[in-house]
Amino acid sequence: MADREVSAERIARAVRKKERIVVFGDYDCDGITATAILTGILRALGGEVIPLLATRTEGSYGLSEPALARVRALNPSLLITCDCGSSDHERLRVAQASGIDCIVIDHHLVPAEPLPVVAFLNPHRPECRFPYKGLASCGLALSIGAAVRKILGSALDVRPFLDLVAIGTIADVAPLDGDNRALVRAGLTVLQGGGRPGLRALAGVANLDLGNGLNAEDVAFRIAPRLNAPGRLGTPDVALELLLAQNAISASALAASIEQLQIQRRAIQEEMMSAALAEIEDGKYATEPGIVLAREDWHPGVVGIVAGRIASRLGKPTIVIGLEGNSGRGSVRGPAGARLHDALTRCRDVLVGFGGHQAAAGVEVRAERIEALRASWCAAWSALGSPSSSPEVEASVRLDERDDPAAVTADLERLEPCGERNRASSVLLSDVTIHAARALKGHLKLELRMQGRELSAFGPELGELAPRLAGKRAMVVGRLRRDTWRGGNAVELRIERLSPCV
Ligand SMILES: [Mn+2]
Repeated sequence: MADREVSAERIARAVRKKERIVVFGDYDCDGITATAILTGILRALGGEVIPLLATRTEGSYGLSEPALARVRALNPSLLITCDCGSSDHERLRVAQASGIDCIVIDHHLVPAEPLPVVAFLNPHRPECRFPYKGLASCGLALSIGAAVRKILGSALDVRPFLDLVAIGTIADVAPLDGDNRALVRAGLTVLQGGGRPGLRALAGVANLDLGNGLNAEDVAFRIAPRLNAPGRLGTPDVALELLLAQNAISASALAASIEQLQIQRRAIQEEMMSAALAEIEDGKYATEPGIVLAREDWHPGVVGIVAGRIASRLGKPTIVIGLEGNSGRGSVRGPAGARLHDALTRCRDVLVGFGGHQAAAGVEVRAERIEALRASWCAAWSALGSPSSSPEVEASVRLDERDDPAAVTADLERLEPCGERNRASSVLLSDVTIHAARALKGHLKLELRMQGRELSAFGPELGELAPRLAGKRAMVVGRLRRDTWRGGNAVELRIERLSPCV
């Protein structure tokens, strides 16, 4: 890996000489876990490390002006940025000029202009010969930590840090193939072992059983959102403190405050979601190919989640903007397959700026240009063609009535961890009897009868179908999962598609 040796040598020297090292990470899960990994490993090796994280309130992500000021106030001789830095030439130049050696660990787009730093770790550098390109920053951080350990001749076991690699990699939606698959698989085992007080406490407040078949989906939907919540609402520091907590007492206090922020984040999100849906439901978007929603005081840390939910619910590319006075910052999300960056390029005249990629992006726009953006956004999608609104649900396994669902689930578990580039398999029951059906808080609960066996099924937000289903036969596509509530061999089918056979 290009610059791996150079960076490890420089860090090892700093550890040996007890230089002050600042590890600076981005505010999302990948940045936080990478920071926790390097801080943890370098401290264990005897280094003097101060971890810092970017905050959204400082304006932009990465090493912004105010962030650099925080770094410089600590007077370090070495700065390591994690999951950011690739586009921070100016601030890195200032840092280097003021006597701080800088090392950038990142996996984002490699800039055309070389970075003014001691070392730049990024597998996407054209000259980097490291064969696997999918590592997230947390994976890179572990690799550097291991290289430093080797130079220092230490016997430190870095495997206990794999839980953090698993979380950062899954949360960053990095591909779960190649090296990442091995890292995440091993990391989930470490996570299940519950050795890290902070994650044990977090699992406690999230009602998550670490030991019982915890998988990548649980990390993506139960753990990562909680670690991201503090950064969305203010500063992410409490999430980092949690990951670095040394004992159960401080960990449980930190986990409790994270849970409060998570509840708060959810409430903000629900409020935004209902305001957004009310605006959509008045009908004006019915015939438009794209959606642009903007409101005063919509929270900048939550607009991305809301845009994502609207885009998938309505199948239309969506921009959700929080206005503050005359300036607006928004998130752009689309249904699967939407080429957001291409569409934004067509809107560039009405935007102050935009960034991101085809699957997720951000925009900056002035309040008086919102209407113009709406027109331009819809025109762009008329020109590009709307992305298909109903992503095909495909079953890769046909479940026979004679199959034992518990045995099939155990077989499918061998394919874990599933996620990006290794999608979990859906199973098809082409003609199954619905023995019982009921609605539960808007969701659908079914008891399916197979030959001599019952299989429970759960259909999120499908509750309204319940009265029409009991006693019928149906085609069901869904995902099998161990039912951790009922334990033992119990499994549950999470319904993705259901159509009654007439
Ligand atoms: Mn990342």
